[in-house]
Amino acid sequence: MPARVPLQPTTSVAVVYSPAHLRHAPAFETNCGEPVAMLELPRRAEEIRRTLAGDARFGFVDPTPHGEAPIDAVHDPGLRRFLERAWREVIASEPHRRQVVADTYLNVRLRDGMGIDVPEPTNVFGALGYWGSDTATPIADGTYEAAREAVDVALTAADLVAGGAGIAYALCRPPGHHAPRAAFAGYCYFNNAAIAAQHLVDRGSHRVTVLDVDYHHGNGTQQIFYERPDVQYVSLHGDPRRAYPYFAGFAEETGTGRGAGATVNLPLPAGCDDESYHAAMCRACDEIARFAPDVVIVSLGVDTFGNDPIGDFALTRDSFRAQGAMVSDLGRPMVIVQEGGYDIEALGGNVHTWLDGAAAPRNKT
Ligand code: OKP
Ligand code: ZN
Repeated sequence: MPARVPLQPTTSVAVVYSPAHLRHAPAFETNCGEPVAMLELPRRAEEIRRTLAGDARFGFVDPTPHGEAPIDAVHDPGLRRFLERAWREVIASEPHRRQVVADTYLNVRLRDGMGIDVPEPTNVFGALGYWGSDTATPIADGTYEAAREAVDVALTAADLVAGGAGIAYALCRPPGHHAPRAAFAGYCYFNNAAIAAQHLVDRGSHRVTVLDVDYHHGNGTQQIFYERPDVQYVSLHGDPRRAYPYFAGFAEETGTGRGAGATVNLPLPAGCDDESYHAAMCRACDEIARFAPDVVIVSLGVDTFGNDPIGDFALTRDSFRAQGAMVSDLGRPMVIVQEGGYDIEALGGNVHTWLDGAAAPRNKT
Protein backbone atom coordinates (compact mmCIF):
# COMPACT_ATOMS: atom_id res chain seq x y z
CA MET A 1 0.00 0.00 0.00
CA PRO A 2 1.31 3.45 -0.82
CA ALA A 3 1.30 6.02 1.96
CA ARG A 4 -2.16 7.33 2.69
CA VAL A 5 -3.00 10.86 1.72
CA PRO A 6 -2.41 12.95 4.82
CA LEU A 7 -5.44 14.97 5.81
CA GLN A 8 -4.83 17.26 8.76
CA PRO A 9 -7.61 18.64 10.98
CA THR A 10 -7.19 21.99 9.26
CA THR A 11 -7.59 20.42 5.83
CA SER A 12 -10.02 22.39 3.80
CA VAL A 13 -12.18 20.34 1.48
CA ALA A 14 -12.82 22.09 -1.82
CA VAL A 15 -16.49 22.07 -2.79
CA VAL A 16 -17.09 22.76 -6.46
CA TYR A 17 -20.53 24.32 -6.90
CA SER A 18 -22.41 26.33 -9.51
CA PRO A 19 -25.89 27.89 -9.31
CA ALA A 20 -26.52 26.82 -12.94
CA HIS A 21 -28.29 23.72 -11.60
CA LEU A 22 -31.19 25.96 -10.48
CA ARG A 23 -32.22 26.33 -14.11
CA HIS A 24 -33.08 22.61 -14.29
CA ALA A 25 -36.39 22.33 -12.46
CA PRO A 26 -38.99 20.10 -14.14
CA ALA A 27 -42.19 19.99 -12.08
CA PHE A 28 -43.05 16.31 -12.30
CA GLU A 29 -41.90 12.86 -13.35
CA THR A 30 -43.97 9.78 -14.08
CA ASN A 31 -43.56 6.92 -11.66
CA CYS A 32 -45.02 3.71 -13.10
CA GLY A 33 -47.51 5.77 -15.07
CA GLU A 34 -48.52 8.12 -12.24
CA PRO A 35 -47.47 11.74 -12.43
CA VAL A 36 -45.63 12.56 -9.21
CA ALA A 37 -43.79 15.68 -8.07
CA MET A 38 -40.18 15.58 -9.22
CA LEU A 39 -37.96 14.25 -6.44
CA GLU A 40 -34.73 15.44 -7.99
CA LEU A 41 -35.22 19.09 -7.01
CA PRO A 42 -33.08 22.25 -7.06
CA ARG A 43 -33.51 22.40 -3.31
CA ARG A 44 -31.45 19.22 -2.97
CA ALA A 45 -28.24 20.90 -4.09
CA GLU A 46 -29.11 24.07 -2.18
CA GLU A 47 -29.53 22.14 1.08
CA ILE A 48 -26.14 20.50 0.59
CA ARG A 49 -24.55 23.84 -0.25
CA ARG A 50 -26.12 25.54 2.77
CA THR A 51 -25.00 22.80 5.18
CA LEU A 52 -21.42 22.67 3.90
CA ALA A 53 -21.23 26.49 3.89
CA GLY A 54 -21.90 26.38 7.65
CA ASP A 55 -18.60 24.53 8.26
CA ALA A 56 -15.47 26.63 7.75
CA ARG A 57 -13.47 23.57 6.65
CA PHE A 58 -15.34 23.57 3.35
CA GLY A 59 -14.17 26.13 0.80
CA PHE A 60 -16.27 26.85 -2.27
CA VAL A 61 -14.77 26.89 -5.76
CA ASP A 62 -16.41 27.83 -9.08
CA PRO A 63 -16.22 25.30 -11.91
CA THR A 64 -13.94 26.00 -14.87
CA PRO A 65 -15.39 25.49 -18.35
CA HIS A 66 -13.84 22.42 -20.00
CA GLY A 67 -15.73 22.50 -23.28
CA GLU A 68 -17.23 19.58 -25.15
CA ALA A 69 -14.17 17.37 -25.64
CA PRO A 70 -14.28 15.61 -22.23
CA ILE A 71 -17.98 14.83 -22.75
CA ASP A 72 -17.41 13.51 -26.26
CA ALA A 73 -14.59 11.33 -24.90
CA VAL A 74 -17.23 9.36 -22.99
CA HIS A 75 -20.61 9.96 -24.64
CA ASP A 76 -21.88 9.60 -28.19
CA PRO A 77 -21.62 13.18 -29.52
CA GLY A 78 -25.14 12.66 -30.87
CA LEU A 79 -26.46 12.54 -27.29
CA ARG A 80 -24.96 15.93 -26.51
CA ARG A 81 -26.21 17.44 -29.74
CA PHE A 82 -29.70 16.08 -29.06
CA LEU A 83 -29.81 17.45 -25.50
CA GLU A 84 -28.57 20.80 -26.77
CA ARG A 85 -31.33 21.20 -29.36
CA ALA A 86 -34.22 19.26 -27.78
CA TRP A 87 -35.90 21.94 -25.68
CA ARG A 88 -35.63 24.60 -28.37
CA GLU A 89 -37.31 22.31 -30.91
CA VAL A 90 -40.01 21.18 -28.49
CA ILE A 91 -41.18 24.72 -27.70
CA ALA A 92 -40.85 25.74 -31.35
CA SER A 93 -43.63 23.28 -32.15
CA GLU A 94 -45.47 23.33 -28.77
CA PRO A 95 -44.86 26.72 -27.11
CA HIS A 96 -47.13 26.02 -24.13
CA ARG A 97 -45.02 23.11 -22.88
CA ARG A 98 -43.16 23.27 -19.58
CA GLN A 99 -41.33 19.94 -19.87
CA VAL A 100 -41.20 16.91 -22.14
CA VAL A 101 -40.75 13.14 -21.85
CA ALA A 102 -40.88 10.57 -24.68
CA ASP A 103 -43.94 8.48 -25.22
CA THR A 104 -42.31 5.94 -27.56
CA TYR A 105 -39.01 4.24 -26.74
CA LEU A 106 -36.66 2.24 -28.93
CA ASN A 107 -37.22 -1.02 -27.03
CA VAL A 108 -34.79 -3.46 -28.68
CA ARG A 109 -37.56 -6.09 -28.91
CA LEU A 110 -39.63 -3.94 -31.26
CA ARG A 111 -37.01 -4.70 -33.85
CA ASP A 112 -36.25 -8.36 -33.10
CA GLY A 113 -34.72 -9.87 -36.20
CA MET A 114 -34.53 -6.54 -38.04
CA GLY A 115 -31.49 -4.97 -36.37
CA ILE A 116 -31.71 -2.02 -33.96
CA ASP A 117 -29.54 0.23 -36.08
CA VAL A 118 -32.33 2.64 -37.03
CA PRO A 119 -31.47 6.25 -37.86
CA GLU A 120 -31.99 8.93 -35.21
CA PRO A 121 -35.43 10.46 -35.82
CA THR A 122 -35.21 14.01 -37.08
CA ASN A 123 -38.52 14.71 -35.30
CA VAL A 124 -37.67 15.79 -31.74
CA PHE A 125 -40.49 13.76 -30.15
CA GLY A 126 -39.22 10.65 -31.89
CA ALA A 127 -35.65 11.47 -30.94
CA LEU A 128 -36.69 11.70 -27.27
CA GLY A 129 -37.40 7.96 -27.32
CA TYR A 130 -34.23 7.24 -29.27
CA TRP A 131 -31.91 8.89 -26.75
CA GLY A 132 -34.08 8.61 -23.62
CA SER A 133 -34.87 5.43 -21.73
CA ASP A 134 -37.38 6.15 -18.96
CA THR A 135 -40.15 8.51 -17.88
CA ALA A 136 -38.36 9.89 -14.81
CA THR A 137 -36.00 12.11 -16.79
CA PRO A 138 -37.78 15.10 -18.30
CA ILE A 139 -36.20 17.79 -20.41
CA ALA A 140 -37.16 21.41 -19.74
CA ASP A 141 -35.79 24.91 -20.11
CA GLY A 142 -32.27 24.95 -18.66
CA THR A 143 -31.82 21.18 -18.48
CA TYR A 144 -28.97 21.15 -20.97
CA GLU A 145 -27.21 24.14 -19.42
CA ALA A 146 -27.45 22.61 -15.94
CA ALA A 147 -26.24 19.21 -17.14
CA ARG A 148 -23.29 20.80 -18.95
CA GLU A 149 -22.34 22.76 -15.83
CA ALA A 150 -22.56 19.61 -13.65
CA VAL A 151 -19.92 18.06 -15.92
CA ASP A 152 -17.65 21.08 -15.41
CA VAL A 153 -18.22 20.82 -11.65
CA ALA A 154 -17.00 17.19 -11.70
CA LEU A 155 -14.08 17.97 -14.02
CA THR A 156 -12.95 20.86 -11.84
CA ALA A 157 -12.96 18.64 -8.75
CA ALA A 158 -10.97 16.04 -10.72
CA ASP A 159 -8.44 18.72 -11.70
CA LEU A 160 -8.00 19.75 -8.06
CA VAL A 161 -7.17 16.17 -7.14
CA ALA A 162 -4.92 15.70 -10.19
CA GLY A 163 -3.15 18.84 -8.97
CA GLY A 164 -2.42 17.32 -5.58
CA ALA A 165 -5.50 17.84 -3.39
CA GLY A 166 -6.24 14.73 -1.30
CA ILE A 167 -9.98 15.23 -1.60
CA ALA A 168 -12.42 17.35 -3.57
CA TYR A 169 -16.21 17.33 -3.61
CA ALA A 170 -18.24 17.98 -6.77
CA LEU A 171 -21.73 19.18 -5.87
CA CYS A 172 -23.19 17.94 -9.14
CA ARG A 173 -26.83 18.39 -10.06
CA PRO A 174 -28.34 16.83 -12.12
CA PRO A 175 -26.68 13.53 -11.18
CA GLY A 176 -24.98 11.31 -13.75
CA HIS A 177 -24.42 7.64 -12.98
CA HIS A 178 -27.43 6.26 -14.90
CA ALA A 179 -26.35 7.81 -18.21
CA PRO A 180 -24.52 5.27 -20.42
CA ARG A 181 -22.53 6.22 -23.52
CA ALA A 182 -25.53 6.98 -25.70
CA ALA A 183 -28.62 7.59 -23.55
CA PHE A 184 -30.02 9.79 -20.79
CA ALA A 185 -31.79 8.04 -17.90
CA GLY A 186 -32.72 8.11 -14.22
CA TYR A 187 -32.53 11.90 -13.65
CA CYS A 188 -29.13 11.82 -15.42
CA TYR A 189 -28.14 13.46 -18.75
CA PHE A 190 -24.32 13.30 -18.78
CA ASN A 191 -22.33 10.89 -16.63
CA ASN A 192 -20.38 13.32 -14.45
CA ALA A 193 -18.37 10.66 -12.60
CA ALA A 194 -17.48 8.72 -15.75
CA ILE A 195 -16.39 11.90 -17.53
CA ALA A 196 -14.22 12.79 -14.53
CA ALA A 197 -12.73 9.27 -14.52
CA GLN A 198 -11.84 9.43 -18.22
CA HIS A 199 -10.42 12.93 -17.71
CA LEU A 200 -8.12 11.63 -14.97
CA VAL A 201 -6.96 8.80 -17.24
CA ASP A 202 -6.31 11.36 -19.97
CA ARG A 203 -4.36 13.44 -17.45
CA GLY A 204 -2.08 10.51 -16.66
CA SER A 205 -3.77 8.32 -14.05
CA HIS A 206 -3.00 4.68 -14.84
CA ARG A 207 -5.87 3.17 -12.88
CA VAL A 208 -9.04 4.84 -11.63
CA THR A 209 -11.77 3.31 -9.48
CA VAL A 210 -15.34 4.53 -9.46
CA LEU A 211 -16.93 3.42 -6.18
CA ASP A 212 -20.71 3.89 -6.41
CA VAL A 213 -22.49 4.01 -3.06
CA ASP A 214 -25.76 5.45 -4.37
CA TYR A 215 -28.78 3.25 -3.56
CA HIS A 216 -29.29 2.70 -7.30
CA HIS A 217 -26.89 0.77 -9.48
CA GLY A 218 -24.91 3.09 -11.76
CA ASN A 219 -25.74 1.27 -14.96
CA GLY A 220 -24.37 4.11 -17.07
CA THR A 221 -20.95 4.09 -15.46
CA GLN A 222 -20.80 0.30 -15.62
CA GLN A 223 -21.66 0.33 -19.34
CA ILE A 224 -19.10 3.02 -20.19
CA PHE A 225 -16.21 1.13 -18.60
CA TYR A 226 -17.39 -2.47 -19.01
CA GLU A 227 -14.52 -3.41 -21.35
CA ARG A 228 -11.90 -1.24 -19.67
CA PRO A 229 -9.08 -2.77 -17.63
CA ASP A 230 -7.94 0.66 -16.35
CA VAL A 231 -11.21 1.89 -14.83
CA GLN A 232 -12.68 -0.28 -12.11
CA TYR A 233 -16.38 0.05 -11.29
CA VAL A 234 -17.48 -1.12 -7.81
CA SER A 235 -21.10 -0.67 -6.74
CA LEU A 236 -23.25 -1.38 -3.68
CA HIS A 237 -26.94 -1.04 -4.46
CA GLY A 238 -30.49 -2.27 -4.14
CA ASP A 239 -30.77 -5.59 -6.00
CA PRO A 240 -31.97 -4.88 -9.57
CA ARG A 241 -34.46 -7.72 -9.17
CA ARG A 242 -36.54 -5.18 -7.23
CA ALA A 243 -34.90 -1.79 -7.82
CA TYR A 244 -34.30 0.70 -10.62
CA PRO A 245 -32.50 0.39 -13.10
CA TYR A 246 -33.78 -3.25 -13.22
CA PHE A 247 -31.63 -4.31 -16.20
CA ALA A 248 -28.12 -4.00 -14.77
CA GLY A 249 -26.30 -4.40 -11.47
CA PHE A 250 -26.40 -8.18 -11.12
CA ALA A 251 -23.56 -9.84 -9.22
CA GLU A 252 -22.80 -11.95 -12.32
CA GLU A 253 -21.85 -8.83 -14.31
CA THR A 254 -18.09 -8.57 -13.83
CA GLY A 255 -16.86 -6.88 -17.02
CA THR A 256 -15.89 -8.28 -20.39
CA GLY A 257 -12.86 -8.65 -22.67
CA ARG A 258 -9.89 -6.79 -21.24
CA GLY A 259 -12.25 -5.40 -18.60
CA ALA A 260 -13.08 -8.86 -17.24
CA GLY A 261 -12.99 -8.69 -13.44
CA ALA A 262 -12.93 -4.88 -13.29
CA THR A 263 -16.67 -4.56 -12.58
CA VAL A 264 -17.81 -5.55 -9.09
CA ASN A 265 -21.52 -5.53 -8.20
CA LEU A 266 -22.76 -6.01 -4.66
CA PRO A 267 -26.58 -6.09 -4.82
CA LEU A 268 -28.19 -5.83 -1.41
CA PRO A 269 -31.58 -6.80 0.06
CA ALA A 270 -34.38 -4.47 1.17
CA GLY A 271 -33.93 -3.27 4.74
CA CYS A 272 -30.14 -3.45 4.52
CA ASP A 273 -28.83 -2.03 7.83
CA ASP A 274 -25.57 -0.42 8.93
CA GLU A 275 -23.98 -3.75 9.81
CA SER A 276 -24.75 -5.52 6.52
CA TYR A 277 -23.76 -2.44 4.55
CA HIS A 278 -20.48 -2.25 6.44
CA ALA A 279 -19.75 -5.87 5.53
CA ALA A 280 -20.39 -5.11 1.84
CA MET A 281 -18.19 -2.00 2.08
CA CYS A 282 -15.38 -4.16 3.45
CA ARG A 283 -15.65 -6.37 0.36
CA ALA A 284 -15.76 -3.34 -1.91
CA CYS A 285 -12.68 -1.84 -0.26
CA ASP A 286 -10.79 -5.15 -0.53
CA GLU A 287 -11.51 -5.20 -4.27
CA ILE A 288 -10.36 -1.60 -4.61
CA ALA A 289 -7.17 -2.21 -2.63
CA ARG A 290 -6.38 -5.16 -4.93
CA PHE A 291 -6.93 -2.99 -8.00
CA ALA A 292 -4.62 -0.36 -6.48
CA PRO A 293 -6.02 2.71 -8.24
CA ASP A 294 -4.19 6.03 -8.42
CA VAL A 295 -7.43 7.78 -7.52
CA VAL A 296 -10.89 6.86 -6.28
CA ILE A 297 -13.97 8.62 -7.59
CA VAL A 298 -16.96 8.15 -5.32
CA SER A 299 -20.43 8.34 -6.81
CA LEU A 300 -21.99 9.56 -3.58
CA GLY A 301 -25.68 8.88 -3.16
CA VAL A 302 -27.23 9.08 0.28
CA ASP A 303 -30.54 7.59 -0.87
CA THR A 304 -29.42 4.57 1.19
CA PHE A 305 -30.63 6.57 4.23
CA GLY A 306 -33.41 4.87 6.22
CA ASN A 307 -35.87 7.69 5.62
CA ASP A 308 -35.22 8.14 1.90
CA PRO A 309 -38.49 8.24 -0.08
CA ILE A 310 -37.25 5.98 -2.91
CA GLY A 311 -34.58 3.76 -1.34
CA ASP A 312 -35.48 0.79 0.88
CA PHE A 313 -32.30 0.52 2.96
CA ALA A 314 -32.15 1.35 6.68
CA LEU A 315 -28.85 3.17 7.01
CA THR A 316 -28.31 5.73 9.78
CA ARG A 317 -26.41 8.98 9.50
CA ASP A 318 -23.51 7.46 11.48
CA SER A 319 -23.00 4.89 8.76
CA PHE A 320 -22.21 7.71 6.33
CA ARG A 321 -19.32 8.82 8.51
CA ALA A 322 -18.07 5.23 8.53
CA GLN A 323 -18.37 5.02 4.73
CA GLY A 324 -16.34 8.16 4.23
CA ALA A 325 -13.70 6.93 6.67
CA MET A 326 -13.42 3.53 4.96
CA VAL A 327 -12.86 5.13 1.59
CA SER A 328 -10.34 7.56 3.07
CA ASP A 329 -8.49 4.62 4.66
CA LEU A 330 -7.81 3.26 1.19
CA GLY A 331 -5.16 5.97 1.16
CA ARG A 332 -5.90 7.25 -2.33
CA PRO A 333 -6.89 10.73 -3.44
CA MET A 334 -10.66 11.01 -3.64
CA VAL A 335 -13.00 12.86 -5.97
CA ILE A 336 -16.47 12.76 -4.44
CA VAL A 337 -19.23 13.29 -7.01
CA GLN A 338 -22.79 13.91 -5.84
CA GLU A 339 -25.46 11.54 -7.16
CA GLY A 340 -28.79 10.85 -5.35
CA GLY A 341 -30.39 11.40 -1.94
CA TYR A 342 -34.02 12.53 -1.71
CA ASP A 343 -34.84 13.02 1.98
CA ILE A 344 -34.46 16.77 1.58
CA GLU A 345 -34.52 17.53 5.31
CA ALA A 346 -31.68 15.10 6.03
CA LEU A 347 -29.73 15.49 2.79
CA GLY A 348 -27.32 18.27 3.79
CA GLY A 349 -26.45 16.62 7.09
CA ASN A 350 -26.00 13.22 5.49
CA VAL A 351 -23.59 14.51 2.85
CA HIS A 352 -21.75 16.65 5.40
CA THR A 353 -21.35 13.62 7.67
CA TRP A 354 -20.00 11.49 4.80
CA LEU A 355 -17.45 14.13 3.84
CA ASP A 356 -16.54 14.67 7.48
CA GLY A 357 -15.79 10.95 7.77
CA ALA A 358 -13.67 11.10 4.63
CA ALA A 359 -11.71 14.19 5.66
CA ALA A 360 -11.21 13.57 9.37
CA PRO A 361 -7.69 12.59 10.37
CA ARG A 362 -7.41 9.13 11.86
CA ASN A 363 -4.62 7.23 13.48
CA LYS A 364 -3.86 4.21 11.37
CA THR A 365 -1.85 1.36 12.79
C1 OKP B 1 -31.31 8.47 -9.56
B1 OKP B 1 -30.13 8.28 -8.62
C2 OKP B 1 -38.92 4.79 -8.11
C3 OKP B 1 -38.56 5.13 -9.55
C4 OKP B 1 -37.29 5.86 -9.60
C5 OKP B 1 -35.70 6.87 -11.15
C6 OKP B 1 -34.69 6.75 -10.09
C7 OKP B 1 -33.44 7.52 -10.43
C8 OKP B 1 -32.48 7.59 -9.29
N1 OKP B 1 -40.11 3.99 -8.06
N2 OKP B 1 -36.90 6.13 -10.93
O1 OKP B 1 -29.51 7.05 -8.72
O2 OKP B 1 -30.39 8.59 -7.26
ZN1 ZN C 1 -29.95 6.81 -6.45
